[in-house]
Amino acid sequence: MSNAHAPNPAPISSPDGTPKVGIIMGSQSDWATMCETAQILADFGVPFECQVVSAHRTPDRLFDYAKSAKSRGLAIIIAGAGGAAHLPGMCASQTDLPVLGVPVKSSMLSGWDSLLSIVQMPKGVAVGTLAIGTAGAYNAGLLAVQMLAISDEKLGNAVAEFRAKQTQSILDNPVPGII
Ligand code: RP5
Repeated sequence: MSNAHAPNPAPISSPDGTPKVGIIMGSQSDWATMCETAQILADFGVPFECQVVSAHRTPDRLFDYAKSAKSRGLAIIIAGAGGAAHLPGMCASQTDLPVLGVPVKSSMLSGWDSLLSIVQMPKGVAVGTLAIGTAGAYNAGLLAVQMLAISDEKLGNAVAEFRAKQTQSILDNPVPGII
């Protein structure tokens, strides 16, 4: 029997409170990329949840997830997918929360397919598209932190500290090849 209409299992949540950021991905195989998003959110202490939600393999789960996201307390959704990566756009079509899309690096076309299918949203439904692969996944989390920091002074201070440390680490190591 198909499980396409099975109730959504509870997403995996970070331990630090009601999730503010929802991380979804099209396949278990995307976790190697999307764990970067989870890591940076955890580093900043932002509560998040993670779940595999596929636009084409589990469309009902996607619609349930996106439609219930706001009422469950989420503020931002980060969606990672590869290949014909319609997950972020379809998710954005079902919620008015901001959706950030991460193009996962595919094996056949190195993520160009993922990038183009996420970035080229037609006018009227917005998806903020990040870089291909782990840098994009990390930056999606960082961008979510910065968005939340607009109305959270403590988080804003943490972002400022993060940026200052990053700058200092470059100033402290001016010689190429020495880490
Ligand atoms: C997409 O297909 C997923 O986002 C993943 O990047 C890609 C390949 O999925 P698997 O075949 O590894 O499950 O839906």
